Amino acid sequence: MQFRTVALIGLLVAFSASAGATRYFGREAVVETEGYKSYVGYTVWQIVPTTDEQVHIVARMSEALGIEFDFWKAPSRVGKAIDVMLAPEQVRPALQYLQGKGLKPVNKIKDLGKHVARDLFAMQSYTPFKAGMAASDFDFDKYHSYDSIIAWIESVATANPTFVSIDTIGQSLQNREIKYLKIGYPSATKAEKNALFIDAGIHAREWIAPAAALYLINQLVTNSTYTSLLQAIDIIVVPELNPDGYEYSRNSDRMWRKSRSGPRRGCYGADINRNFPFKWMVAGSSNNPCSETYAGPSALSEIEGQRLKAFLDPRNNTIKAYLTLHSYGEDILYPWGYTTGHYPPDVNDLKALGQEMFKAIKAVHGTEFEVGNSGDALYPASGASDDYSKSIGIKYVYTVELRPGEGDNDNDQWYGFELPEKFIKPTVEETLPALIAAANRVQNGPL
Ligand code: 0X9
Ligand code: ZN
Repeated sequence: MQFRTVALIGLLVAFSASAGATRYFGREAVVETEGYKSYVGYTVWQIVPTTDEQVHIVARMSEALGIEFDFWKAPSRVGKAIDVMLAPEQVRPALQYLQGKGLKPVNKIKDLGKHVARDLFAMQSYTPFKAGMAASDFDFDKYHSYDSIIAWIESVATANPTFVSIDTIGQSLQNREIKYLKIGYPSATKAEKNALFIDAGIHAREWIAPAAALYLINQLVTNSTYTSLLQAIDIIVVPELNPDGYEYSRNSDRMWRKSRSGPRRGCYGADINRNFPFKWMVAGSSNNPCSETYAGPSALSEIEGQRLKAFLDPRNNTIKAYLTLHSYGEDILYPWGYTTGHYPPDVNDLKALGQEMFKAIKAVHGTEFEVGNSGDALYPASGASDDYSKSIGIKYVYTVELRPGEGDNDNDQWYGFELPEKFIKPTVEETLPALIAAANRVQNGPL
């Protein structure tokens, strides 16, 4: 459903989010624009299943009702919260189905439109980073546009030529460069160094993930405590792997998750994290182009995934760790994720580094992530970049699901993907030492 909604021009006026209000901006400062989905009247509901049967009831909901629901958190296991977003017209059938089966969904977001309007306001009231500005002028407390992110990483590379280089893994479907920074001093022998590879943004709406990647980059280039680390290894960061989806989530549909390919059967995009050519379409994937977990018409149909594969494959001997940043849930997940109860032979090494990352995160603000196997701890989902990376021989592989978790939102406010900007700082601060723990492991082994 597309709404006509508001975009700001000129001087900004106060944002009004009082209960029940539908007027988000002062009239004198707004114009109406087409094509921005307002999400007014959308709600998000949470179910914490207490039995396996309840997990299955929710998992069958889309099929039972013939509606493609957007699960913000898909059904997982007993005790793990399931979050589902409902369009206004979906509320009645969904609640009838769930309540009819004895479940008690809790309404966590009463009007998603207010959060989306807050994002729109924040986006239009910040100063984007532009070429020519000093790298130190970047505001880490904001969610930045693709252009702003690229301009900043370019300025970081220009300002630090001795140990930072910028390049591209290729273009997205809509011809945006998927750029990366390689941070590390050249080795005396000029041989390829061992590396930690990090990407963010595979899922467009998970805005906190690129923010964490940018914070890491800044720490690495401004904090001299990392010099010896960067002499030993390279850290390669792709801060925005799905730029088309990201820009679409900023400018048209805040809850966009997928790529922007298509249309296929009238719907756009495929889930890049279901599209990799390892156990493609085995689990947790949809063959419906209108589903949020659509795995694509064939393995590796999505250009962004092709680019990532083409970068990783020839470097699988030197890239010793692959971290992919997502949100939300506060999890550190290791392979295999395509099924339950299947682990790589070196799973104890994966658990050990996972525990180190857990401790590193907890030490900062007390946040306790869950360390576990993706299939067991979250849900089986195949064709994801983590399993693919492990399948080509990269040793330490993790999907890191950043904030929020189930318990640490403030004042009973619950946000999901709508993590307000004031949470960027604590989130990226606590993520940093986990990423550094992985880098230290690449430096010191066991490999
Ligand atoms: O479902 C996903 O792709 C990831 N969660 S998210 O909420 N960010 O969408 C988890 C992927 C975990 N890895 C595998 N299952 N292989
Ligand atoms: Zn994700």
